[in-house]
Amino acid sequence: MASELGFAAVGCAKAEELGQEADLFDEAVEKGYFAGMTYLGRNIDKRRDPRLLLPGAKSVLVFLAPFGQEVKKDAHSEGCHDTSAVIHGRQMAVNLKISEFALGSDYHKVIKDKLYLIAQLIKDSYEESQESDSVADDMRKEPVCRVFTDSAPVLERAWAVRAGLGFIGKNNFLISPECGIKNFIGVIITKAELPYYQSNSAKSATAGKTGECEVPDESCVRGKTNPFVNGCGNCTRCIDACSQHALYAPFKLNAAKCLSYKTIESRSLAEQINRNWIFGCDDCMNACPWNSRNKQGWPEFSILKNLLGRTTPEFWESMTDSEFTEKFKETPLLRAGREKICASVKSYLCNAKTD
Ligand code: B12
Ligand code: SF4
Ligand code: SF4
Repeated sequence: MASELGFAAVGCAKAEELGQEADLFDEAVEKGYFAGMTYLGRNIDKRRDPRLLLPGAKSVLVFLAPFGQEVKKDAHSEGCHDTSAVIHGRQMAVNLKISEFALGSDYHKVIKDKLYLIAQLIKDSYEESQESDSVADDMRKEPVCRVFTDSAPVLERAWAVRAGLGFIGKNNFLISPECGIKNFIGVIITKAELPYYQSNSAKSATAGKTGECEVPDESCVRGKTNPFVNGCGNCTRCIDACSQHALYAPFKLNAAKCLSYKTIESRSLAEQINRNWIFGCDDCMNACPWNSRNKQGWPEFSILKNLLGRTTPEFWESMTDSEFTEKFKETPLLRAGREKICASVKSYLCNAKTD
């Protein structure tokens, strides 16, 4: 069913307490690398153990939903066009960029709608299997599945690794040796016990040092045969591509410096934006050679050309808040809001170099 619905991959992990994967999370909380996202510091126990989100949970199912619309090119070469603006008194060409994940419909809704269909299927067969059990009636009162995507204290990337879907890259992404890097993650936590992915070498998932694979080619099958083995090798393209030095070490991100945080999550309108990303940032994602394995993204995630085909600074500034909400209510842009997008545009135009 997952495949019929368009998911590029699905895997299953045993619902149990996370170990060292969650330690990186604790480190980020301690060092303050989550910046203003204080909600990340809450519910740490649930983040570590999915059985606290669904009592009696046995399995964590993980799904990959592709959003990349182009295999090698930056979506913006065709999406948001170069426009001109007055910068420091001179008419200049600008290309205000919106992250590829946000060019289409809101992925939370699109993915969850599909996951609910799968959850219903699991629920039906689970209840059928419990029919003869005397505790069946009690169990029926509680949910059999819970569905998540980016919406709850679930370490989705860590679960994707545990479910055998890939490895964590130095840019922090879950990378699938078979389906590349441009994939959203969706999760179903369920009481149903399903066959788990098993590996003995979980420890090497972020090791990186032992890897030989700099770019994926046919000779590189390490990631394929064992997704826990890190597929980065000596490559550092993502770290080199991060103009903000937010990726301060392999597998480590300081969100306070990250343009994705600054343009979407930060509530401050005074963030300094010195690159032309006005919502999210794809530099560390696009730099990765594993893009060559991306699957075609779902049509729901392709660019809403009538809305985002030509976005000048005036386009954002001339709209009222209610017009913005009406236009973008079913897109990820709603999270930042018009005022925040305008602040990012303004900051970029102030910081842009004229030479
Ligand atoms: C908060 C958040 C952010 C924050 C901060 C992210 C961070 N790393 O701190 C900000 C706003 C900056 C952000 C940015 C982006 N995000 Co975000 N974000 C989240 C969110 C809600 C929580 C992530 C989190 O807990 N981070 C804390 C760190 C420590 O955990 P982590 O990154 O999930 O995974 C680490 C550990 O689990 C550990 N780990 C995992 N497995 C293993 C295994 C072993 C053996 C070991 C030792 C360690 C280990 O290593 C990982 C890397 O440090 C998730 C959804 C979710 N609930 O998980 C989406 C999510 C991670 N984001 C996503 C996306 C798409 C993005 C952006 C690309 C959006 C954009 N274009 O602007 C950028 C990418 C930036 C980047 N390089 O990571 C996707 C990633 C999909 C993927 N294939 O990886 C997610 C999963 C949402 C989704 N459902 O699809 N994000
Ligand atoms: S999203 Fe952009 S700013 Fe954030 S870590 Fe990646 S390249 Fe750096
Ligand atoms: S760019 Fe290189 S180092 Fe970064 S995640 Fe991709 S393969 Fe790993």
